[in-house]
Amino acid sequence: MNSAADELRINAIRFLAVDAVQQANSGHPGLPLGAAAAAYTLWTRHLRFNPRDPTWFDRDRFVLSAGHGSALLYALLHLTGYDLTLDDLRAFRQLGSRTPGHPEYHHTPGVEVTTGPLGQGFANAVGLAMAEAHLGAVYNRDETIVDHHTYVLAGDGDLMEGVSAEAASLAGHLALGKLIALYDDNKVSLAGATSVTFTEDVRERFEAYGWQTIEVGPEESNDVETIDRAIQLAKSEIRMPSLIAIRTTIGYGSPEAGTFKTHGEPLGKNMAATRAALHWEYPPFTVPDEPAAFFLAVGAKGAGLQTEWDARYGRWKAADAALAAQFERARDGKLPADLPWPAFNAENGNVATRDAGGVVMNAIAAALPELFGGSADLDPSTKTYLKGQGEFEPGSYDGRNVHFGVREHAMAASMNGIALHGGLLPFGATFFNFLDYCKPAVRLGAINKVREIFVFTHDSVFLGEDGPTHQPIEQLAMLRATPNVIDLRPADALETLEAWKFAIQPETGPSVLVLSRQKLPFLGERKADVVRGAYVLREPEGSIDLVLIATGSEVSLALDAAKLLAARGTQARVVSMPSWKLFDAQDAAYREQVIPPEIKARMSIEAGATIGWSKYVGDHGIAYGLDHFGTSAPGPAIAQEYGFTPEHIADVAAGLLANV
Ligand SMILES: Cc1ncc(C[n+]2csc(CCOP(=O)(O)OP(=O)(O)O)c2C)c(N)n1
Repeated sequence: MNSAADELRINAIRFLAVDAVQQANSGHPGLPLGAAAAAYTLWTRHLRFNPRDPTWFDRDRFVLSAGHGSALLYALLHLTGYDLTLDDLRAFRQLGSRTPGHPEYHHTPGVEVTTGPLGQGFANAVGLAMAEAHLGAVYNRDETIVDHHTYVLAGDGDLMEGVSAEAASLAGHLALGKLIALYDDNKVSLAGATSVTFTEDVRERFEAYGWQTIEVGPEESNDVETIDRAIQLAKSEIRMPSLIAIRTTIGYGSPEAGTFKTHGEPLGKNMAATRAALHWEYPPFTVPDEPAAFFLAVGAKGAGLQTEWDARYGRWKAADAALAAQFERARDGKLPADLPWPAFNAENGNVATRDAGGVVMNAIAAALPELFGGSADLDPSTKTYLKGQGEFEPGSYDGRNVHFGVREHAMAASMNGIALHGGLLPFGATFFNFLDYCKPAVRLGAINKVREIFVFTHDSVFLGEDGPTHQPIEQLAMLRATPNVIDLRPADALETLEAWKFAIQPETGPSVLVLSRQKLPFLGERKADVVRGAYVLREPEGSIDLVLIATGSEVSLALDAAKLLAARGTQARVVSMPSWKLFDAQDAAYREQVIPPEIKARMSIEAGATIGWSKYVGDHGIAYGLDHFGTSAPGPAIAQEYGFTPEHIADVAAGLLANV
């Protein structure tokens, strides 16, 4: 039995949320009504946060993975004193409001992570907990400065999604003891009861993953003391993550409680009955004095928590100024003044760009301790292992090589969490074609605009024998169409170095390095202007007849074709274009200098889908690429079969010139 005070406060959360949904005539009342008591218990008795400084580094992180329940989060943020007013709640889901349909990072103070696609928030929370574990292991000394929990509220939908299964398996393996999931186990999703779709024993599944599981039964799912005990139990188990399955009732209090009808529609005609059932007699958007004061006092306690931490931090900093300088630099997303970049030349530069990437990463790793990540069981192939930097392992978290296992989706989603935690620069690697298995998370990284680096190797059909299932065709087009993501497909070792220099810059979003499996020739010592997206690599003597534009491994091909053309008396400029996005961001003068509009004979060469190239080659040009899947054969045979040879490219270019 809750005290009358608790009951009133929980109802204050519930009704702010459902009033917002009602006002918008859009949104999801079911989750806030059912999960309010759990959220109340967590936020008022456990969560360490400071509404006056939502970015306090050692705050507990709270992720609402079931992002459709955003009104619940906004109610909590408002009540506890974040900069979110009742007017903001009244503007729920409206144009330009700070209370969008799903929680958006960068948008609302106190929202840690953008959530909406189910399962992602859960996996982000795993990343947040990984970051906490690593930073704690690296930086805590006599004083602890990184020591917080990560909480995630997840629904049936989240736990049905594959990404949460991958992430839970990873978290269980890694024994992330400060990760606590509150499972809103209401047995209903959008379209009906989960008896139709989701009947496994979730607790047993999580136990098999290596989680502690705790149940709060249907009679106790609104009971603050019971939920409190469950959270305490979860916190006391530090050797493994915990799942608290709370058997809630969706739409609690509504005449249609327990049914999918309360999931995603305003209460409407049921509003009065819901208010009556829960004895809530206040007009919309009204918070009685006692709950209002109580929640503000809970929030205000955060300032004290942070002050305590500040004092600890001061002592910690005084004990090791150099370590503190490193921590603060990385926390602020700044780079060291100098990094020991490697040099590439004709001696050491004739390598696959994946190898060049490995050389670059290993050269800078010691000087860039925030670089933290790994591959989805492919680092012998992706060359992304950081030698001598140790393993990030269960119970031993100071190593910087993360073994994500064959879990691309969880890798990418946890990278978002790691990046959002602050203090680290995550990287993750796999074959380029398996971007498909990362894409939902790459997109959210782009929406969140987080600095993270994807290293995708085996970047074209020229990977060879593994065949069409492994050979990317449409991946570059997909990346280029995704806002905020920077595509980088370097042509040789030097461009790979420059691509890395760009990717680590502060204020970038996700960068994707697209690297070759096969050896590529070093294209000469030069200013490889990767940051401008494209640059002139070969300039013929005299007038230019034609412009060849290529990316990655096709740049050396274009150069060879240009030489053949020269022997036939045709003068070709060769443009290396490692990044569309960066090139498009240049001013018109630069773009026209590189691709002169008056030269109509333009040909792009890229072993991938040709969609989009017309914007560079124009109406008269040719986009030479691959608009079909590849085949299993050695790389050179594939090049021959699909006409990616200097002779064929020269012939096609000559034909173009004849017809312009
Ligand atoms: C990846 C993804 N697929 C589908 C949806 C649409 N969707 C939003 S909520 C929901 C049902 C979620 O069920 P549950 O987690 O049980 O939430 P509850 O009904 O308890 O609010 C669905 C299918 C989504 N947001 N993300």
